[in-house]
Amino acid sequence: MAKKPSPKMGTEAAIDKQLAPQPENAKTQNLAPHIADAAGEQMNTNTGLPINDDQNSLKAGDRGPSLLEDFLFREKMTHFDHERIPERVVHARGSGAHGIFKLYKPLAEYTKAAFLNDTEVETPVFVRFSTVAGSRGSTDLARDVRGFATKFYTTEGNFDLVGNNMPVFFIQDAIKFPDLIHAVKPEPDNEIPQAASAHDTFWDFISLMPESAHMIMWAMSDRAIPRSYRMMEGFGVHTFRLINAEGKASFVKFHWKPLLGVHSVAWDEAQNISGKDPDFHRRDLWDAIESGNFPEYELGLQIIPEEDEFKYDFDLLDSTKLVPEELVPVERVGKLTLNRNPDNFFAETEQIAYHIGHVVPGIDFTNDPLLQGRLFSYTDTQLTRLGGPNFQEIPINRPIVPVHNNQRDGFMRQTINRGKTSYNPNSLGGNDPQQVKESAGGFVSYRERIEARKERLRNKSFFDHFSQARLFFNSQSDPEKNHIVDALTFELGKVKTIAIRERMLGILVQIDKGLATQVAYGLGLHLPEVLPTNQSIPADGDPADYESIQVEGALAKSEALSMANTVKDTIKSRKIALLAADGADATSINAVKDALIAEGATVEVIAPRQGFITAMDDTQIMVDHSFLTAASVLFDAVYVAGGTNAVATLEAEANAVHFLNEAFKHCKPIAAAEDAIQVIDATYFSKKLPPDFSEESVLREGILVGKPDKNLTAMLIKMIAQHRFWEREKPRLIPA
Ligand code: HDE
Repeated sequence: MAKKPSPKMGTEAAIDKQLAPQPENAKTQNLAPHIADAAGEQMNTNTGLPINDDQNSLKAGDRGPSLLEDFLFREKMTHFDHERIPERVVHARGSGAHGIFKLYKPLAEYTKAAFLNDTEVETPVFVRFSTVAGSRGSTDLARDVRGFATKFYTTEGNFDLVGNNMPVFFIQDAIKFPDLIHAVKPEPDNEIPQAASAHDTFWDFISLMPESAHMIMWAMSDRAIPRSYRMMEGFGVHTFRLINAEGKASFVKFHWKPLLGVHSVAWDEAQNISGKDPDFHRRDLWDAIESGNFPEYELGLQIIPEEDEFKYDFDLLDSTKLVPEELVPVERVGKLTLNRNPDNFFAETEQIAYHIGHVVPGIDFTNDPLLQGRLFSYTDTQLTRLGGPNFQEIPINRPIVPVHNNQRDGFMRQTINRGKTSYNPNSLGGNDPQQVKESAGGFVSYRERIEARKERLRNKSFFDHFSQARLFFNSQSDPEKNHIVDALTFELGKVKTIAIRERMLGILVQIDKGLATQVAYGLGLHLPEVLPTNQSIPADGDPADYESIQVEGALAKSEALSMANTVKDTIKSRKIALLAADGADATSINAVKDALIAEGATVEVIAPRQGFITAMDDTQIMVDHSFLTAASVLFDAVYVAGGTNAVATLEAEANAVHFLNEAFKHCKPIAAAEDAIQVIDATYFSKKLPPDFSEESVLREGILVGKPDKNLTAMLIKMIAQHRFWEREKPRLIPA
């Protein structure tokens, strides 16, 4: 194995490496031979020739034309000309991280997968988070589904769990995927809008596809604008199979549960962040890992015995349905920790190739028609994206076990296969590589009995399009419901074709009349009298045969579906803005700062200008940002420091007052030292201060003014852990 490059002390690279220790595991060892570090090295060409002049091309005379002979120039420019590869057709915008997965308890009862049986093993993983619709350079904060793809480098080969942050999908059958994506991508004539579903073609398609109703509720909810990749759930979406050593199968739904809880931003905030810091989620993930705040998620399983396949009022093979946690609890079986940033974005995050078909013995598929189609698409797409069939040899894609088979040649082949035989059976090579018996770990597909006619049909059990959409809506808290109304009104308000808006109202009515009425009001339309008929039917289909069915007695509410019920007991890795100016009270600043940092939060001082501020006691406090480079939307909470002169400056500083107003509008916790009350008085929300600063009113309103002592910091910590004070929006007095 190649020696691990050791950066020279004192170089920037060395400092980086000291900040981010590299955890050792089978995958880091597997990547090591491919890592290059130029620290302290000489420059040479791709053939190893030392380069003397990288500044001037070879010319005929010092003012003459460049010479074709200049192979140094040609090599450099040719490589540059070919640096780009096609972006992913979906999920183009993404960010990745390395980590490990550790199991809590062996799952032999359900699966023989080695990494789900050994609690001692730390399985290396690479996770890539993504948005779906936007291109590679688009904003992280688009209203969109988020991808949550995990590659487990197990001792039995790679297992890819290629999921999303929503547990259902828009369509039931993979054959509709190109239509869905064509509809949501920028419109083909003018390539507008980028990374947004708020346009005619998307809603045209959705309004004609009643099966998308449930997913639309999720996509219009705050789940589509996460606060952080570290604060969102992940779902395998489809029902998969686990198989144990006796060959017994169970159905399974995969979940990722973030230990920091599930949190989102406000829509207006998301739009602002898209301008102020379009890399917000990428930066957040990177910074969290660099600072040792490793993102953590628990792997959850909903296990359904095979005998229960037909027990539910929805079909387990229908990806527009979830299995409510009330019916099948999620068992947490292990923990994923993301603990290392990639060394190189392109080599790792861009070139990683996930495929839902990368499974290990003990994990298998079901006949979900969406899953089945995906099994084709993922390898197929890599052939174009990564330029040929050898993409599995790219370091980030290689398994940690050696690969031996008879696949050969093709563009960019890396492996030098010895021997004469590349076929099986063979006698010249001793019939190697050998097939593996099932008992020794060879993969055998689940022996499902199938007796059927070839048909382009969907079972009637897939036809209840609205019950779970309603379940989702009913399970939301009032602020969450309001956000769905607002999101739909916004999105449909951007649709130019009135008939599409009306048809969507016809879909919404079938989910919830109150919801539809509010959206109709916002659009200035009436609810339609005639409901739209399902038009996603075959040419010879009779619409009557494709009517949505309504199941009786469907579950009315599920607590797990509302983010209001998520974890709210930590401020770990939250970002708090501390507003200050010359003359600030250093003692109280330090006390508040230290208390928040002790709880794992980050505090950044924001002042009228960068550099240092001189505090009341003449000490110097370092400024992290001026109001020009910071914005409230990039923080979770704000604290205004005291000190007579500082307060007078901040009160007169329009940017400081705006900062507070915006934080209020986005329902964030706001606190101030008691002598900074005049800064709060300068805001438009000063009239809405809580009647008193008792714990009850503070935790209701999210605003606190008080002596900067232990009580204040203790309360501020509780406020930040609450995340947002959505109740503030109730009177609908907050300007958009
Ligand atoms: Fe994907 N999807 N998808 N998808 N998907 C891709 O594969 C596809 C679906 C998901 O970070 C592509 O390598 C079809 C559901 C993620 O690299 C492509 C269908 C879910 C990622 C593709 C679906 C996903 C992809 C594009 C309908 C959640 C990003 C680039 C049958 C369970 C992975 C690539 C990464 C990427 C096809 C539906 C998740 C074209 C045909 C449902 C997280 O192969």
